[in-house]
Amino acid sequence: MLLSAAIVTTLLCFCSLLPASGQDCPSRQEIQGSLKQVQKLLSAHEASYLQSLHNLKKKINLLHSNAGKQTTRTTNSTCPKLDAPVNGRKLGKSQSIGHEVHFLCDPGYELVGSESRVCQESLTWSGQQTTCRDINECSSSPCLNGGTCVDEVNQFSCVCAKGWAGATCQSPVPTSTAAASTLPAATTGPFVRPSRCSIVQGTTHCTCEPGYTISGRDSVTCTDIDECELFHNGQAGRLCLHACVNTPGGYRCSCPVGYNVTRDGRSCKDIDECATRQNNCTKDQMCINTYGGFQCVRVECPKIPNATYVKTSPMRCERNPCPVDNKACSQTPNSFSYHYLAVVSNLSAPRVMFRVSALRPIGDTLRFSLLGGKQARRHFTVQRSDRVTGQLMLVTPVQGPASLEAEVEMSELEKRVQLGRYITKVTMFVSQYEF
Ligand SMILES: [Ca+2]
Ligand SMILES: [Ca+2]
Repeated sequence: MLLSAAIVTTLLCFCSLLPASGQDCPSRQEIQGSLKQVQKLLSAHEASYLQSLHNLKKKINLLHSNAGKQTTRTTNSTCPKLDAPVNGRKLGKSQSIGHEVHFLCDPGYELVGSESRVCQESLTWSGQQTTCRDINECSSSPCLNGGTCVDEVNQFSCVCAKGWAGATCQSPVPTSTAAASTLPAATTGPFVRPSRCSIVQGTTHCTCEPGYTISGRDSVTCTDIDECELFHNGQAGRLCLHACVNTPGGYRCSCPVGYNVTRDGRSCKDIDECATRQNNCTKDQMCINTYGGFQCVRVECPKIPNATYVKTSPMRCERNPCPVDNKACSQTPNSFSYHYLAVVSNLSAPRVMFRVSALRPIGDTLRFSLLGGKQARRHFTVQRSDRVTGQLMLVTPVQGPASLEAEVEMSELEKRVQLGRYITKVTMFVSQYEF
């Protein structure tokens, strides 16, 4: 349009200047023809300009729409999240275009699908879905001699055909008695188990069930551990306080007759036959529970010259009243009491075993003394513990099984004249064992 205006202005100036130059002005027809030509020129320019404008608008629109698409892509330019495969791992977290993630499988599994995947322009991942598949250790047919392979995670086990043993059923089981007798006893029976083997990086590793160990004779055969032998003289103490019994895959403690194994499985506890009616004592006998057994006792009153006794309780005899002026009778013991003690062998000494007291002492003096033979004097002594009490002391340990008797005499005196004598008979049952 600027160009067209310039042309028109030039034409008008040209005409206005003509008279001054003294030349003739063009005719009216000539001017009209010129104006028509200028008009044509202007129309052509206008058309060209409009076309350019149209093209320019188109370009601007295209740019605008492209700019819009670019913005949309920027806000949503990640691929969908990929999970790690079951029994495997995913390396790399970025989900942006152009980024890669990698996959690994746990030992014992093999990778199926793509090991690496890339987030593409189309916002999808390249390659195939990745999974981890359990490697079939049985595929190489590791079980020999007709054994059946059982595939497990990262390992296999063989179920051997009859007559074969070992991790891969490689060892023949001796069938004839002659052959079996030439092998150690522990190579057959429940004390031998097949090991479980796995192949890690081409090397076979075999393990045993608890209580078994790989035997030196065959690296793939598990042999029971003899815990009783292994810990026989252990510093931490013996496994069992009495006897240890080795079992396939373990051990147990056993106790002698009359004892049960304690709850902790190591020690032994006496069975109370008297409380559990596991005794054969008759009605007129008393059952005394002892460590490792029991005793049936019957208290019989002593037969002493010049005096007669009567039972006043199951454990006590008292002298019948003496005739007047019968001095021999009045010097015999007024009463006999009976007591039974159960103790374990080798009980530490000295220790108090029994106490005798006068409930209502008469007279001015109480005297306590030990009666009985050599055996009693070797193990016991009697001491006064207070004014009215004497105690029977064990002075040396007693090795069981044994039963010891001791008699404690308590005398009452008044001005050195004896008023009464009271005998307490103590019987001590010592067990064979120290528990
Ligand atoms: Ca064992
Ligand atoms: Ca008992």
